[in-house]
Amino acid sequence: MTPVQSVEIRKVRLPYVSRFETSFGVETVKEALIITIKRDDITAYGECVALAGPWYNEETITSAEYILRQYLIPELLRKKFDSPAAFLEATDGIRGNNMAVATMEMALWDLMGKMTGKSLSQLLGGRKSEVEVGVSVGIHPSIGGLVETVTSYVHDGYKRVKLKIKPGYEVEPVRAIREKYPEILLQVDANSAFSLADFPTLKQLDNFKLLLIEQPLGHDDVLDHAKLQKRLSTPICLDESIHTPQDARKAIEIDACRVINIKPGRVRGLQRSKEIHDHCLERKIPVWCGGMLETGIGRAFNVALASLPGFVLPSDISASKRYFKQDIITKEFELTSHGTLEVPREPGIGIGVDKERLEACTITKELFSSNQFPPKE
Ligand code: OSB
Ligand code: MG
Repeated sequence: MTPVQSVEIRKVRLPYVSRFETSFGVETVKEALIITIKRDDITAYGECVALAGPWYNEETITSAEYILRQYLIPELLRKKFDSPAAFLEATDGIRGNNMAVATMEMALWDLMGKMTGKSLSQLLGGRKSEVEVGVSVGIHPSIGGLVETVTSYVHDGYKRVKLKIKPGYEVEPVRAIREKYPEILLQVDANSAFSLADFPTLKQLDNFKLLLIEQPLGHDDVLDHAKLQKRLSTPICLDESIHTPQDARKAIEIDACRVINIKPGRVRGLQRSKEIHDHCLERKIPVWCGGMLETGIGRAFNVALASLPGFVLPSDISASKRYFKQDIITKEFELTSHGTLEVPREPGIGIGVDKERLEACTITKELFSSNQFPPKE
């Protein structure tokens, strides 16, 4: 599959159409790394989903850029790899830094798809031609404003809504949305903002027919989630706590969660995402694909992943215009009339990158070519 001739790494910046507040902070602009791999006449892409600061997990775009330049790009340019799995194995010695590794691993899946003429969905074993999606709604300064925002998303056609919550902003927003939309699929995400001492508040959320409550407790605390799950009827879904297939297996074994959110960046890429998916399917644990407010490039990978059969809950993959005035892809993702996104069928990620638009969003870029990295022996 490789060698490849070059890897380009660029930092892009796209303002969001609206601010996105979570329990850990406010995002107003997407900053991402986009990598471009060239092999003969094929161009493959990858997107690093780390945020600008280490608030969701320990990585940042700057830390990921360092790992890419220092380790991943030289490794790729110096050696031959038959598959994304082979690259994953060769870089197994890099502890953590999953989002950095995933950037390259996923670009290699795009490359493999484009080399074999298969779509990512086909390569991964996807069965669906459309995926059910929802929208993740940030914390709002007022409940009235929140209701307005949710209403406009419902009018856009979203069938599932996720509300971000934090201590002091949980029962009231959920009650307000439930009152206005008694039947909508509704879930919440705390991004680790609570502790077991908040049990009485969290217990009240059992009254609102929520699909799930996502990562209420510590990012590194699976055990307390198990204690909490025993006392809640709403299923707990883990996000931040799951970095590997082993994490998923152990969390399920101790009943710390009844649902898992798979974000390919968080778990080192698509290979591991598929392993977690397969394990969950076997154990009848529903999964869905989480999002990191990606550009259209990252979104294309998520849509392909969500086409696997175990993704039975709507994913956090919204239409391009929910995030950006203009995306960096040639055909933006649009919501269908029944609240789904279509899975691209073309080879690899199956979408074109709008080169002019990409250039316009670029802050810095650098090219690494294989002749700078002769094979070591
Ligand atoms: O916890 O799911 C999360 C965005 C940034 C960091 C963490 C999360 C999120 C989202 C966004 O909820 C979902 C999306 O991309 O639409
Ligand atoms: Mg989450």
